[in-house]
Amino acid sequence: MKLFRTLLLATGLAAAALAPALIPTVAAAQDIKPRIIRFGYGLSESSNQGRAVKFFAEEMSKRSGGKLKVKGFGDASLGNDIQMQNALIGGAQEMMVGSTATLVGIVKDFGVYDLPFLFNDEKEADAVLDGPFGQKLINSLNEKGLVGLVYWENGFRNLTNSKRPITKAEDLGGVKLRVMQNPVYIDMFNRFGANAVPLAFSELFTALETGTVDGQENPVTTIQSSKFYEVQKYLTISKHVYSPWILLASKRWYDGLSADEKKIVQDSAIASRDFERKDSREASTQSIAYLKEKGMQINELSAAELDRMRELVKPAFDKYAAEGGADLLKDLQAEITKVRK
Ligand code: KDG
Repeated sequence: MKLFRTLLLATGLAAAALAPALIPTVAAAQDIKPRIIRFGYGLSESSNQGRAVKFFAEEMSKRSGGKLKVKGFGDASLGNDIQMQNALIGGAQEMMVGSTATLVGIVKDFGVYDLPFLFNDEKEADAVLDGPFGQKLINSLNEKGLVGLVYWENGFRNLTNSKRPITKAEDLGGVKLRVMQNPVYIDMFNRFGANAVPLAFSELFTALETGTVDGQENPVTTIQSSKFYEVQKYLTISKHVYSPWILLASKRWYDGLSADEKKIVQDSAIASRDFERKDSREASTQSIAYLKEKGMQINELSAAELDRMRELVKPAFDKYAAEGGADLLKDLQAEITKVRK
């Protein structure tokens, strides 16, 4: 029976590559059990994050002959990033996507991605994240009960606020700025003179609407999909940090999968990564025009001001290095230098 399944599998796989219609036959020959997979995420279903979760679900269904059913739960309906990470560790939820910045409470090293002005463009970020450096950090999650699969793109972060246009760092003076629950962000914006307020993403819109905070920073795609233009007047293009998302699975759940099922999860994750990055970058090119149309007053920080801000936050790198991140930071900067060559 085993030899027959292997032969069927081998011929089926070859055939399926030629004729995807044969995938159900291949799936039939594989060791796949019917499973419902609860996949939580923080942004809306219509966001770039929601579209990529839908794509991932379709890939999982297609590759498993419909047996692996992914149910997406958006708008933090299963909890905020940190709550979902703990649900995965406890085995109460199977999968999620969220920010690497909120993982620092579990693996401190992920904070290295949050240092400002690290990457010049998405190409550099892809090369480092998909390379040995990115994989090393992903592997460090296993002992914590999480399986890191791939990095999706949240994107370059920009500033919004309701008080004034930000044309220089000093304009952030006294601005109550919401940041992710992450020491690197708190340190960075306090250095710019803002009053950094760490808060979960799921509480952000209300905090902006009620004036609990004056501003926040996120990629333009999130400012659009989360309708921040309804509660924020000014948008400043600063691209101050490249923010990754990470696709996670519960190790308790993942370890219970067959080799065939694990391969389907891995292959679907890689396909979803390529889809998500392409989709996010296309969406990002349209967001600024959309936000202008919605009445936001938009300015871009000058190259001279960005250089000044880089100088202002240099001590943040020293602090990160002094707090145990020196080797990791050196490795990351070496990877970036390699990519730039
Ligand atoms: O749950 C939403 C988060 O994954 C992500 O978008 C986080 O960028 C983020 C923020 O500002 O909290």
